[in-house]
Amino acid sequence: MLQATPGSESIWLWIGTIGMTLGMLYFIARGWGVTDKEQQRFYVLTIFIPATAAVSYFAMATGFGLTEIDVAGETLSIYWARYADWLITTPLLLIDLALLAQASRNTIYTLVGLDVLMIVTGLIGALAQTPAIRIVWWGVSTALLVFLLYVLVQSLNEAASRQTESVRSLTTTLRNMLIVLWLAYPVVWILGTEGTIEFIPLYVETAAFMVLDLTAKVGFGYVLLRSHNVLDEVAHVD
Ligand code: RET
Repeated sequence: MLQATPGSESIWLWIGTIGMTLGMLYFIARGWGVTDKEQQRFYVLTIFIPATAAVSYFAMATGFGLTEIDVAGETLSIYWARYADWLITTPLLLIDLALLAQASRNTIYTLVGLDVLMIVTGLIGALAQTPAIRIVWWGVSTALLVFLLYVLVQSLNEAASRQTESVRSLTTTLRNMLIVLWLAYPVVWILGTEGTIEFIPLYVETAAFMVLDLTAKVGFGYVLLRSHNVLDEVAHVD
């Protein structure tokens, strides 16, 4: 695979690597003494989220996760390793939230299916060589995201209505965080180097994705895991 050398944006990739590693260590330390099997589920899922991202950020910072694509006579630096990270971690985030709300298996499969298609179509868009085709893939991926968020709101409302008040309120907080953060990704993509207008230069785009990734993974995980008493209630409803 064609590898390239990261430019000055690598500072953000190193910060991302360190942030994800610290997040992972923090979740491991928090979960160490947890013996309740149901609570452990949330820890297992939530620990693998920053762990996967730490690997991806390290790969990007060292140039492995970077390739160059020629688009209409211009060379774009594309960090493809992001998509490998997102392909694994975004389903884990959705499963975390769906388990909290005790959504049905079919809901989980639907959310994960839409999510995987969203990331794969985004990756194809990032690697496509014709500007118009890139935008079409972005449109497809964004439509999948909007549909995913719609299904998420509908199904969580329904599932959470069977939960206790505190589980419902934690579900709503996390759901709102997820909606706001996830909607920012297609915006950064289309305004950044991937969207070819390069309204946002690669240096700023890399910083923006790093802040979004840290908040959507470590911030989200922190809010979920800090509420032990609430996680207990999830386990004991039924
Ligand atoms: C892409 C491509 C352009 C269109 C859309 C995208 C959506 C990406 C999302 C990523 C979420 C990542 C998270 C990562 C870490 O925690 C792929 C940028 C819609 C929603 C939450």
